[in-house]
Amino acid sequence: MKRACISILALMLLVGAAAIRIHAADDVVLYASDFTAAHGNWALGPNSTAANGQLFASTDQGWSSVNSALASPSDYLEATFNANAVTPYHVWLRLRAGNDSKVNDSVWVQFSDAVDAGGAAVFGIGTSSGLLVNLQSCNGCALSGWGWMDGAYWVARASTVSFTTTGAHTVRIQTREDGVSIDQVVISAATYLTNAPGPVINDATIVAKVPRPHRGVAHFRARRRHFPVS
Ligand SMILES: [Ca+2]
Repeated sequence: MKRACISILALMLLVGAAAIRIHAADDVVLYASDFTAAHGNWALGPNSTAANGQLFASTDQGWSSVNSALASPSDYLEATFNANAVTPYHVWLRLRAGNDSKVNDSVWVQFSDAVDAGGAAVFGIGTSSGLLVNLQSCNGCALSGWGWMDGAYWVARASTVSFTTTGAHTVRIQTREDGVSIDQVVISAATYLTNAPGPVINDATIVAKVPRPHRGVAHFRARRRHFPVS
């Protein structure tokens, strides 16, 4: 408990003006630095508005793969995470579009072993199936800075995925439209199963890596905290 408090306080100091959100132990929180495999047009770099001060950015070179994910992409990130079997998870990404442009605002998300509610494999690495995450939230909606998104406004789909085994899984994020940046992925079975961690534009939400303590501990309940700009 003491170590958790110290870690949360350290994160607060790091992110300054950001709104810190706490999550439950069943939620997965990945920062840019957790993506240990980066290929092609993706670069890890410092950014004062990003979680733990780092983001992965792709350079806008006018490249896209808008119709489908690629089975063998050149430009992608990968991270591993632990998740429980037969548990619905809602996948949220915090993205930022280069120049707040809709041609720089989307990725495909794939998994090593995700399944839908019926147990059928979905969004598999090595296939052309992917979860399309597009930051612009409607046709004509403005893009502005960071925002949380879980899909694309023109694609109807289930809001969750599950995994057939408990343990380690891999998430791959591949470019759909270059020029996009990413700093957080939240794969939530609890706190963000329904609602996003933050807004879709002008977001300053950092989801803490340290899970919420057990009930009865009053200090760090799952609620939004604001810290003044110094
Ligand atoms: Ca682009």
